[in-house]
Amino acid sequence: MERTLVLVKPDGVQRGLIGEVIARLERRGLRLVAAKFMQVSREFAETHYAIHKGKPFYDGLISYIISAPVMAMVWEGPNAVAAVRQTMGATRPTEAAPGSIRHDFALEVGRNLTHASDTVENGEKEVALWFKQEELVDWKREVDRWVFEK
Ligand code: D4T
Repeated sequence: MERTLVLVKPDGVQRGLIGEVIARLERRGLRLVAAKFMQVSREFAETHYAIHKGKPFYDGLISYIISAPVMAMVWEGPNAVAAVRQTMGATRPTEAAPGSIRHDFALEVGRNLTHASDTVENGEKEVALWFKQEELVDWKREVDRWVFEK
């Protein structure tokens, strides 16, 4: 089963949108695997966003992600990475599809509310970076067979 890391970033937390994000992922049919509310350290933020080091928006991105607590979660399901990216919408809110979270609640790329892993490989890496193995809950729902084909 594919897994992906989801963050409700500081703006989403401050704006009271944690529940909105969770509700949309639950309604989509995805299964929650892990969640923790936490303050990210600068060092940890630099590890998570290492790929963006040197880019013009890097410093702003680091100060944004450490500016207040985040809600970190792992969600799973068939095609979870693509499904969650679609539910979030394009990185730039003005390019996000109508009905997506970023379309419905955001205006600027530097305040785009959420993070979601962009590939299956990065999903695995990010889940391992943010969560210990014992924090990942292996469970089944009664409704799974009505949402997951296999
Ligand atoms: P995250 O990683 O936050 O889910 O965003 P995306 O996967 O959708 O987009 P990304 O990796 O290209 O960008 C990471 C992060 O940097 C911010 N950003 C990005 C920014 O502030 N200005 C920019 O020009 C870009 C491209 C937003 C998301």
